[in-house]
Amino acid sequence: MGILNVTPDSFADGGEWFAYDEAVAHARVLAREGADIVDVGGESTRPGAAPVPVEEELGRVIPVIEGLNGARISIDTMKLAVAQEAVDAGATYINDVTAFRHDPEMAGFVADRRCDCCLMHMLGEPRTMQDDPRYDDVVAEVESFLAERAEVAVAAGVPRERIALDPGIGFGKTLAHNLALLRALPRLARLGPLMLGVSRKRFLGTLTGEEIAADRVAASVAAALYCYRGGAHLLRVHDVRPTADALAVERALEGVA
Ligand code: HH2
Repeated sequence: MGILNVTPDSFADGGEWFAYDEAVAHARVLAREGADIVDVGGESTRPGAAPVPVEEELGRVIPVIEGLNGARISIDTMKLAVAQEAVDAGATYINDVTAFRHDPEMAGFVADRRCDCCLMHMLGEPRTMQDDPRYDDVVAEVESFLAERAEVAVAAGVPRERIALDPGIGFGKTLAHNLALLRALPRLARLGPLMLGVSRKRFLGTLTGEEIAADRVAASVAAALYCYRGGAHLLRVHDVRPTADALAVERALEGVA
């Protein structure tokens, strides 16, 4: 899954693809480089980010989705109104970082429109989530949250095979929490298909000393490979080509490609 942030303020690429032409061109590059799905987002969820009004979010993402006919599109939103218009415009995948908690009717909508979806764990909300997050047992708590949210989706009529689960790396988590979750991927994968978003994230900067998000490509690829080996089904990445190249080598060495 290639990331297309149509925002002025995303942590890794804010403003880069904010203009319509650049956004559409970048999405085509992501698809050409090997992304099966392009994840279009119009609201940053980086730590400290402020919510974006629905009309503003619609104005950012809908023209871009309409301009991408042909590509498989995911909409990264927590708002039902945005998901509805995005699906009308051609999106078939709903990536909701609140796991249908922000807009509970999202579950029925995803079922009715036969979309695929990703349900992610987040502690708190983006504005405050990195203010001293605490867990007794981060792996057990994220695991039971994801299991519960999957049941909510299934109860609303979403077929289980259409649901990916995501531990939400960096969403209300310290470095130790992120590492514990990544080490526990084989355990979490027993819940169902996993999506992982580690690309260019802060914890990689902490581990490597790379302060600038765009300088975290090598670290991101290393983390993506670790996720793949841990059982991740979908990798949400900014740098499709380096990730696809690394996966091609990994799979050849494993004898699966
Ligand atoms: N991370 C971000 C946004 N959406 N969705 C899922 N399922 N998993 C993630 O880990 C995830 C996500 C944050 O990354 P990015 O889109 O690059 O930045 P921003 O939220 O600042 O736009």
